[in-house]
Amino acid sequence: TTRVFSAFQATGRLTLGNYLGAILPAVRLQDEADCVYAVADLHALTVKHDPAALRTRTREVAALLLACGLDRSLLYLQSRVPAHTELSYLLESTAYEGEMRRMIQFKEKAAAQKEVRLSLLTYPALMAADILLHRADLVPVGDDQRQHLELTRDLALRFNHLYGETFVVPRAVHPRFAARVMDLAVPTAKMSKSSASDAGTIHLLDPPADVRRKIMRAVTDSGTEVRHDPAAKPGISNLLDLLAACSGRPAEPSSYGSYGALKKDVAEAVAETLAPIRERFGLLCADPAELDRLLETAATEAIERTSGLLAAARQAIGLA
Ligand code: AQP
Repeated sequence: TTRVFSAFQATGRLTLGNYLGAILPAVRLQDEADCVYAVADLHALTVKHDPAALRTRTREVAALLLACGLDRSLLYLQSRVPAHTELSYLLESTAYEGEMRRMIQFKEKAAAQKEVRLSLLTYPALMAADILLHRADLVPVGDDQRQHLELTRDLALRFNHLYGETFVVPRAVHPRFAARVMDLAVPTAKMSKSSASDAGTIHLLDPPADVRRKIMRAVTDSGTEVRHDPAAKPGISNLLDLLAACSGRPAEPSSYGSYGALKKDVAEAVAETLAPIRERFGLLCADPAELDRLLETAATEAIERTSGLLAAARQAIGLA
């Protein structure tokens, strides 16, 4: 059977970008593959954080992933499975400093901070460990993770070449529509959990009125023609992509006589997509003890499932 793995950082509130780029494809893969998903709380330590907020956020992300439909997979908290950090060190010892520094996400995030944590630089090694630990064949991720996935493949191939066949070399799967959801207020930047402004970001738990307002106020260009052209019309193209992703079929730009009409349809489609998620999230929050139990069992299972691969990697690299 095909194995699937993906993880979601607990750095903030999950966005529509996270949902359409990775969560929805991950939900769909559950029908055809053996799926494992994690809340990446260790990855959330790569930037300035508040311990209490991280703890709350981690549980919220877990509940939200379940509410989105990731309830037929193994879903656990990354930090509860020490094999992630152990394998990460073996991969740091396989990777080169230069290739880590070349990562676009590192360059962008580092440029925006005065003090850059070392873990931000080594983040791709931990991400590679997450994936390789589960012998994943497929990794559903948004377009922004393309470069990290390439690095994961390079590290797996290098390790296998140097120390013998140990890892499965994984492949990224990107969604057909909306692999890169753009910020509604700045359509040339990707929508992001940690974006400074709220106006351009739709969070999965935003009340419907906020969702509609943000979409109706989305920045477009000065023309009037509705057409898919990301270079010339980034705002309109983003809205067309959102419509296609939420409705599951290509949008028809020519059927819109104005930007307003398009925005209205997008607002409806997004609100309809998010409504059942909000509802299920509410139900899950009503029983926090059940969530704890579920995560506890999942961590134990994840430890069992990954111990063989970790032992093989330790053996291959020469540890006693
Ligand atoms: N705008 C986006 N469009 C499509 N997919 C996206 N993803 C993120 N933003 C978009 C995908 O969501 C998954 C989880 O992302 P992550 O938690 O690993 O963090 P990220 O890629 O760094 O995304 P964010 O939201 O911008 O988080 P922060 O602000 O913490 O860096 C990934 O598969 C990602 O591709």
